[in-house]
Amino acid sequence: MRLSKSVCQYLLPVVLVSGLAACSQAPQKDSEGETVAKPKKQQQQQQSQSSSQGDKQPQVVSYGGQGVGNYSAAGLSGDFAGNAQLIGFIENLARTRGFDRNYLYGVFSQVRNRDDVARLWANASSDPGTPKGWHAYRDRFVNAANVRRGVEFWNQYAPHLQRAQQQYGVPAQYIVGIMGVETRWGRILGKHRVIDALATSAITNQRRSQFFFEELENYMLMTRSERMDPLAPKGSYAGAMGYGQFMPSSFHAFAVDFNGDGVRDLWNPVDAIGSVANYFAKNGWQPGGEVAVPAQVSSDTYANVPDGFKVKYSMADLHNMGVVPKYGRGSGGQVHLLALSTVPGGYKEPWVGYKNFHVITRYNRSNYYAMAVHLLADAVHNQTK
Ligand SMILES: [Ca+2]
Repeated sequence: MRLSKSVCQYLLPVVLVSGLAACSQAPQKDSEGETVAKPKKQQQQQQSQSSSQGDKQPQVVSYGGQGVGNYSAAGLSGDFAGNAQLIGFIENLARTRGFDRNYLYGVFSQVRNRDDVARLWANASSDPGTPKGWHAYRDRFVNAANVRRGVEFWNQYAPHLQRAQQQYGVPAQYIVGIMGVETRWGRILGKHRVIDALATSAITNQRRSQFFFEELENYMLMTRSERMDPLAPKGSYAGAMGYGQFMPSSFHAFAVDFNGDGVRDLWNPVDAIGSVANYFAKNGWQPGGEVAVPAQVSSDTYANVPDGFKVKYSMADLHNMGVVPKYGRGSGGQVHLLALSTVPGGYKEPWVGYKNFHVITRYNRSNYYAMAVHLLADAVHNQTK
């Protein structure tokens, strides 16, 4: 996930929409011409990186349980020396959360003001998006190389994926699909120190300052509880972390210790598997439920009515529009009509999306995103049967 909902909500006014649990992606226009939320500049980074990284192997990093580091200073020095906002944040953290004040000053005296992070946000905010249509988006994620990598990940972590599926009711392929779209299964975990990204965002981006200071507080709480050196972890420019790109607030809401070593480490693939499953479960995943099914249409009405995860119809509504799922039993509840523009202004691919499709959009509020996760999950699953 990516930025969490709240992040996305902050972004909305900016450019648009989405939010996530983890916000790994940069603002980008989605099919409807609506910008996909989350801090999504990273998406573009990921896409360009993915094509250039070839068969780069997943990163193996571990931050949890290593100790919080020996830092101490009497006051704030470094890039943010004298910054009243940061000093106020530190004093508040010491007063309300029981941190040692000198430890915090020691840590934050080494935090860097990252021009590149500020620049990425600036670009993300001003980029109107360059929607190329659903097929172009889909093909960046759902392709032979990614299916192969997804199968490798599945085979390597099969027992853990099966355990997560049993415990949370979320099919293994969707856990695999999320991690593929987010980080190519650990190949693209982000190059920014998380604390630098969050502090720079909080201090230099006044519109989202409160959000990022809250994330920074959540991050410090995470490093303390999981015994991590706060200056060590790396993530996206938005501060999204690990295989599933959780923001710190999502860590607190959804992360689990799934390998039983006593710490919740989002960079550990097994902990991340359990945490992504828990995220879906807590957001209402329906065990055994469909995600999305291609639709048979008898007229073009579907292409001219509101669609997407924000709009709900009954199956009867869809029938009246000449839209019928090609397989499956449909749903007694409300569903989503998806009309994905294959190319800008071109044919719209009709789908029926169910409750679980909507659950995937809780991770990243984008129809394209959720459908890419669904198709990548399905493609990997078909190769592991
Ligand atoms: Ca663990």
